[in-house]
Amino acid sequence: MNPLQTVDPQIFDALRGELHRQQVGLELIAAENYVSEAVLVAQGSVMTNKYAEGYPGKRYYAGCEFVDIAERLAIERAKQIFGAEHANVQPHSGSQANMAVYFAVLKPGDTILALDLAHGGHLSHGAAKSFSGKIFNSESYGVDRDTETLDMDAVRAIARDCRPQMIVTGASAYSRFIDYAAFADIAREVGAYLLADIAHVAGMIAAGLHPSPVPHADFVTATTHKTMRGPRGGIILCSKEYAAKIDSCIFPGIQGGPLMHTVAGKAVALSEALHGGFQEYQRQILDNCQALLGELKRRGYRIVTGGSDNHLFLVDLRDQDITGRLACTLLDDAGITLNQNLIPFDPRSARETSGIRIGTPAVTTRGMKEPQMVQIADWIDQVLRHRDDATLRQRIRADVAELCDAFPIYRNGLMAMLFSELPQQVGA
Ligand code: DSN
Repeated sequence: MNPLQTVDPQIFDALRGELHRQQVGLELIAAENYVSEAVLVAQGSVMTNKYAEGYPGKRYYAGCEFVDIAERLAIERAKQIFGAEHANVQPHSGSQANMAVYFAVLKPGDTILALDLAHGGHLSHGAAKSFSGKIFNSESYGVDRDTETLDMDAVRAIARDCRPQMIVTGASAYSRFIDYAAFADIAREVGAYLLADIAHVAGMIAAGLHPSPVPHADFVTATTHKTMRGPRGGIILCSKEYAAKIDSCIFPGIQGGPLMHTVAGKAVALSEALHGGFQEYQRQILDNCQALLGELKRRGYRIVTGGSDNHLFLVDLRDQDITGRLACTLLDDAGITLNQNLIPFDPRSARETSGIRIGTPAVTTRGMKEPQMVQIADWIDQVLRHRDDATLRQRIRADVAELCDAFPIYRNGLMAMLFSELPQQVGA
């Protein structure tokens, strides 16, 4: 019997349930993905036992020779992939990566200028309820009402007006390329630092399919679990000039011991990004995104900005007279998981929303391509058109599970070894 099953059958059952949920459902949450079995092995490893406060070769604990190997590899691979002079791979999350950057060069009360949360920004970019909005003075820029894209002249005007110490570029729900050079120019003009948060688009930047902010920004932060397809966590990239400040802001500034099993998992994911098919994977994410949004458009759905340059897009559901919240619930009932999302200038509240956000990184990891995207668009359309038809949703849920059965999330033995009863249940 699996030791987990013996020691804690409730958690074992929850894990098994989650694995089953992931296998039989379609994951369209733009921020999620499936790590490889190699990453799972590294993360579920004995490195979780090790304290390693400090940095490789400069630890406050003995016995760090093997975790040092993992962290050095993660650092070198991150630097190589993104062309950065310095990388810190210890942040527990993207928010903590951003926090360390702010603390490295700002003081409480300084002004941060970032994309409005309601226009696709992120909590850690100065939202009132986040540490970033409580400690710092927060100003925001939005997207243009007509194009729904960033208007760099408007950003410049706001920056001239509020004279921020830090400009943040990056988003959680923005589907277009970002002009990092223009942001850098504005930051230079007003004497601000520039932070580029590439949490969502890091994988495409790593593959050379999205412009890189590294030559332009003072600091670049990313998460490792979205399009980078690694374990949950953050990284910070910067020039040598800021290396010592950033490192001391992560430890001992805001974190204690790094999660060395996660650092090892990051190293593995970064290796996967350097080798074997990563660029093709990222290209297919983009192709799948175009196929899915193209088919929804053809069926009459309005896509915010009219399209996408990356892995995600927002659907404006106002013409369908359904809230994002209800759409999300109905689709989940049909085995299709995504999130409700505000659209720019949304007349509804964040609790209801007029939009949904759709992303293709996870379905692409499963090996799905354009024909499957067209099929998924058809299911989404049917669920939203026939919102009172619970029988239809159950039929689609079975069809979704059948499709997912042909695209398993884990192909070889690890899952079967851990969950010996699962194979019969997957797809059932
Ligand atoms: N919560 C993530 C997302 O869904 O985009 C961002 O941190």
